Amino acid sequence: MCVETVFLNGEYVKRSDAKVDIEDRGYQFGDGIYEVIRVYNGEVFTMDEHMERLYQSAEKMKITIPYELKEISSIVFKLMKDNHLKDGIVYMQVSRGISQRQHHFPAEEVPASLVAYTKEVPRPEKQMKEGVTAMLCEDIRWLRCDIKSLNLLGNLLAKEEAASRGHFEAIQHRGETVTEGSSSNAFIVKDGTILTHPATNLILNGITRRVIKELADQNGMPFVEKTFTVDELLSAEEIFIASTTSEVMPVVKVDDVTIGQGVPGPITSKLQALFTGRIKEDCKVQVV
Ligand code: DCS
Repeated sequence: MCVETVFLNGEYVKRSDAKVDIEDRGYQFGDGIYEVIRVYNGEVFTMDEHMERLYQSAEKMKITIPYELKEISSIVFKLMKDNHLKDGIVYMQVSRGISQRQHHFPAEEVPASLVAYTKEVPRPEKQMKEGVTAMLCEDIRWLRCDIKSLNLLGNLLAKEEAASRGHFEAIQHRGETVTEGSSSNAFIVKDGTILTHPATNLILNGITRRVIKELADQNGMPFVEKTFTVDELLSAEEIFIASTTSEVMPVVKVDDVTIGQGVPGPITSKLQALFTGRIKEDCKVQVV
């Protein structure tokens, strides 16, 4: 049987031996941050961007990551190698560490806890080809959605409601303004232009979102970071969501409203092809 290796506070251990202290602030308060990094063909995709965001989230939360960037990179590579990861993710989280339960930060120097592990995840090819459905819901999250915090309760409630109704994603809105999905960024195509919420405190500035913007700019596809309303979403020519694991995912129906022709639209399909091209380039995937 394959024994999976995980990283826990300075040590590589078997998954079954990785035990977290009950007074870890990540466990008690969700007081920490995380990243989900995609691996294709045994190569890490957009590693630098994920690492940069990890350190930025830490800074915003006043957490000191007790490792240098190159140490974290070598942890990622060692886990991938030991676990023979070909297509999947590396999950990494940093919590404020272990201290007696109290809301304010520990007064004494407590080292942050770092946990990392790998998981095989295939590309969601069927869904990317056919599109998925979504539901709308009010965005009830806090006002620092730019931090990739472990505390995901608002996101979880939204996703659970979507899943229980058979939808792939919940697209959230604050009043009339669409913000983002529960675990993805949201985009519409209106008059041939791709629109997405600006990277403010109200959304997570997704790495996939950034790659999509770059690809659109490089290929002369109009792309604007501008808010759009629920009505604009429902009357959009195309809708797609994007994340590390969902890539460019067409949304063909929102609640009971069919979007466009009810199939992935041409701009979404073009972005998907460009995104796949980028993966092949960066991760040396064989072109078939
Ligand atoms: N918005 C939210 C709320 C997210 O949780 C995510 C990704 C994104 C946007 C898209 O960001 P990336 O393009 O950087 O992935 N959430 C990760 C997660 O929790 N699982 O997979 C991706």
